[in-house]
Amino acid sequence: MAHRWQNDLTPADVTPYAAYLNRRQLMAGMAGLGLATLAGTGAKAQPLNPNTYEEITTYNNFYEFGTGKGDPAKHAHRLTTDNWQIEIDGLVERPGTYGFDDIMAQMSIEERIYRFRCVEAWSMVIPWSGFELKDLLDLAGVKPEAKYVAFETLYRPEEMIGQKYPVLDWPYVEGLRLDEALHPLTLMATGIYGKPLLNQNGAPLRLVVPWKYGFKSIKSIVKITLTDTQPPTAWNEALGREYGFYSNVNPTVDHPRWSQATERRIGGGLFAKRQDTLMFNGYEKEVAPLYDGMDLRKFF
Ligand SMILES: Nc1nc2c(c(=O)[nH]1)N[C@H]1C(S)=C(S)[C@@H](COP(=O)(O)O)O[C@H]1N2
Ligand SMILES: [Mo]
Repeated sequence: MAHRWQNDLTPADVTPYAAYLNRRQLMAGMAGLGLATLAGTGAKAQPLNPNTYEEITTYNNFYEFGTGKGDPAKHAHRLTTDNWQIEIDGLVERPGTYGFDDIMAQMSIEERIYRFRCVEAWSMVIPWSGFELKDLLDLAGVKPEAKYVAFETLYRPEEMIGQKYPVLDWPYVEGLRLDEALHPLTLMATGIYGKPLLNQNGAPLRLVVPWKYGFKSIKSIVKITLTDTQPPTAWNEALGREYGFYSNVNPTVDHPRWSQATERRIGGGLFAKRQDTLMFNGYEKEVAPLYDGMDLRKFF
């Protein structure tokens, strides 16, 4: 796939999975010498190395498995993802049920190192693998009348134990404007560090929209619907005053209960300074034109 954007995080910034295991041993050794804090300082300049595999797969938000950061890693093994199907319907030429394996056979998988910024003001850098959402939508053929894309997560309370509690109005739903969905940065992720997604990260496939707050990146998708009206989204339905439809990372528009100007990089160490949050999470050059003329305070 040709992309029209320039990543400032290069493959050289990735900690290979094997090297990361060595680094952990190294850090354990340094801790023994009382030098561990050195590894957590000096992290103010961008770009940063991706987070470790362990951080990415044990510190999660996936309320279908509980609301604690460690709950998804604890409970997501119950989810069965074999013979996964994705229904694509609405304003498309070829509506129907698409098998995950069939989709994968038709996609070219690439690695994307993206910043990931949760609305709760923590962040990571994650080496995803996957394909552009546009390529999946092309399989189904978007009709000219379509203006939005709606997404839905699996609803299976027997396996997703958090769905037994009315924390959100299940199933989790999300949405994008069509031009956001077709943007070359918008990824359907199927892996991390070149390994298939673990359940806690949204196996077998989840959305990644790197310039928006993390909750837009809906996990374990079973349904995609092209619509001509703005679809409802789970967090907007739950707390509309706090979570808007757009949810673009914006350090100048605070959450009603906390500042969005800075963020805590997971794994930065006990003494790491918070770092400045970047407009559109550092993807301003690529995505700002999508919002030309829009009041980003109103459309938060
Ligand atoms: N279905 C579903 N998708 C979800 C969530 C969720 O609770 N359920 N949490 C969101 C939030 S708030 C964040 S920050 C990211 C976390 O992704 P990660 O655990 O892979 O880092 O997933 C998003 N996608
Ligand atoms: Mo989040």
